[in-house]
Amino acid sequence: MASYRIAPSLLAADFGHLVQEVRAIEAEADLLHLDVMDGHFVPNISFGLPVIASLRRHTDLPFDCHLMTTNPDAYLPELAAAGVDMVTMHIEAIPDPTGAMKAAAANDLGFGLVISPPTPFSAVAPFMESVNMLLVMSVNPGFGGQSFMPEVLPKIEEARNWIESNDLDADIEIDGGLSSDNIISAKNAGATVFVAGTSVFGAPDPVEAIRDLRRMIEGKIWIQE
Ligand code: S6P
Ligand code: MG
Repeated sequence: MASYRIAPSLLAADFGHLVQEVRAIEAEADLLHLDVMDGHFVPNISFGLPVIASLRRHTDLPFDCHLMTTNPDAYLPELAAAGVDMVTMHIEAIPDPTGAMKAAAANDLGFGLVISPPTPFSAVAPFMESVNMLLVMSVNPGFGGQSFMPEVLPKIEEARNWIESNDLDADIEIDGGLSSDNIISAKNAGATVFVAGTSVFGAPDPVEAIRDLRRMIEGKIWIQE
């Protein structure tokens, strides 16, 4: 069976109790998804280096840092020093990511590219052999709590076919509006890493919410579509 990972998104956590929120889910989560927004690439500001560095002291979860910033390659050494494990950058922000990929590698950071809903897979296809992950956004970036856009699923299928036909091993991550209502469609399209913000941290029991998502991905819950 393919290896699937669930990445709760901190954006939906209670920022007044971040350590408790992360500790509550860390045994069930595979990654912690960190959305860095600069108020320029997207019309919102979230959190940055000091918050990430502080959290690093309280959890061993790998940090998956989604950079929604205009110059996503500007702070790679600082992100590495803050304890980030991998970064993902929007191709819309950095159309030629070649230098950024090298800089990420020099800083021991995993590297992924992101495509927003209007961006075709062809924008990242030339770089797929050099990335660890492709993140396909299933909402327009900027805000948590939006509705899942099923129209991005064919792009995931296209990326999965590309990865397999070129014998690559990049993960496909999906982010935005994921819940028990749509996670199976994302898995069936070819996603292997599932970001979930509101459906985890907004749930009455976030641990149980992750377990439910995992049971669905692993085919242990049958639901009527
Ligand atoms: C996009 C958004 C995502 C986050 C988000 C997902 O605007 O910021 O990149 O990862 O936390 O949250 P939700 O509530 O859609 O699962
Ligand atoms: Mg994100």
